[in-house]
Amino acid sequence: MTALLGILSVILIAIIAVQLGKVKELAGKIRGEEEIEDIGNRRQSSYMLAFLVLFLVGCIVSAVLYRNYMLGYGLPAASEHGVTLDKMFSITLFCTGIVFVVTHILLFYFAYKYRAQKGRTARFIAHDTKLEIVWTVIPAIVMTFLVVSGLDAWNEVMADVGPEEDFMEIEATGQQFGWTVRYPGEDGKLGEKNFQLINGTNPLGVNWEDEKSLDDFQPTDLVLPVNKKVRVRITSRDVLHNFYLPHFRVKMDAVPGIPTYFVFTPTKTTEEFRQELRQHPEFQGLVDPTDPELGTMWENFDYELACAELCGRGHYSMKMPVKIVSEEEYLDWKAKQAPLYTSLIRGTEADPWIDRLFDYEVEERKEAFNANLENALSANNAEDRILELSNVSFETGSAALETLSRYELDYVAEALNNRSEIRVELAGHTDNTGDASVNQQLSLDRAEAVKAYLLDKGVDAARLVTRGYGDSQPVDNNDSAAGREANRRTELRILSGSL
Ligand SMILES: [Cu+2]
Repeated sequence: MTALLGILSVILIAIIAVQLGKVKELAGKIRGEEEIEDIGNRRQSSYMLAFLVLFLVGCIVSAVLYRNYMLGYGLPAASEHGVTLDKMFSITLFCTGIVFVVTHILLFYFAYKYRAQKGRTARFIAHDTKLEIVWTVIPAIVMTFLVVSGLDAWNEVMADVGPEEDFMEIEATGQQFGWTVRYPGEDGKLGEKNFQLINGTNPLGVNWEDEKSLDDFQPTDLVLPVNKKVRVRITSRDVLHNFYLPHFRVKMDAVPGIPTYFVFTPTKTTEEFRQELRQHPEFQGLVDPTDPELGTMWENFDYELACAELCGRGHYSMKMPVKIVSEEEYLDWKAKQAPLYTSLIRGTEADPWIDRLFDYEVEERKEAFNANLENALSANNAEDRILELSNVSFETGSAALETLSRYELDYVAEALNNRSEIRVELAGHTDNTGDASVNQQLSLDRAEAVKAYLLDKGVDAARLVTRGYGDSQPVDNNDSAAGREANRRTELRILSGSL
């Protein structure tokens, strides 16, 4: 038994010795790995320093290199308030730039300096009043400065026009996917709008009964005079859009149902801005390298109105060219714009003024009538002494004068009253539709209706003869509607009197 215990003791001592050796070996291995780790830490922390340098240099170089592509830093604003905004952005960039550089230097330098090292433990700071004061007070002062100067700039930029101020007002309506701009005409005032009036021919819902809307026009380009204060009324027909003129630092939401506005003064004409771009290498390239005739980028530059609200799949196409021109060029351009009312609405079913002529139309017709009358009076052969009263018309199948006929009949009365030597025949004509004897009677009745009107205006009955020609003297073919319309007419035939 004692021998057995002795043998076991020897075996155990041997095992312990082996194990101790293994432990020693393991400990040696571990010490080596720590060293490997230490080498790794040092290497990675120096990468941090390298990254710090590359990153900051990259940021600064790209900011300098691409500054002309960034609004607000490179190319100066083309509007009055834009300069204020740019200044605000620069100050903000200056302050945040310092913080950006300092924090990044600290971040990566600390990652280097406080890397894991043998025997180093983290330092525990429970509280440091001085440090806390520093990192609270300094940002608070800077933030207060930025916020207050920002509010100041906001109030200046967003101020509406004063009651005595000289400005022009236009309207921009956003819809999927395009802008419609509306300018006031001669009166300088935009007509009323109502969404309930919107239909196929009136996409903005303009109220044509409002006389202010009669001279408004809707051009395809946004053209503005330089150095003139513009107030843009901004609305939307469907979803949220955003009225965005990047070069003028103008940006305002177009909200359905909530009218917004923006007041700004363009300070550089398109041509002046092109000359500015000419100074920069970024704008020397050709617009289309395959077609050098098209010219360089600066030559082709145009301001742009865009939509800055993602408003649907055609959002990208929602833009309009903007031209800033001199006052004279603007007036020239404006004079060439036809009011939407005269080109689309006048004389149609949608025209609420169908029963009256506007002053300019009265003037135009009167001038035309008097010129025709002079021609007829100075002519010698009977054929040329016939004057068609093209603006005198009757209700279908009746001798009742249509309302607008009175204007031309007034000129006739005025001319006859001014020249007592003139005697005329009032000749009625019809087309060949219907019975010839009925037409004969109708043409006479119509001539009589004209005579009655003229008598009422003080013309002496002895100077007027009436005659109905029925369909016997057509001036056009009766096969077409236009031809029949030309044949239905009333004529003034000069019997005596000359210039
Ligand atoms: Cu849009």
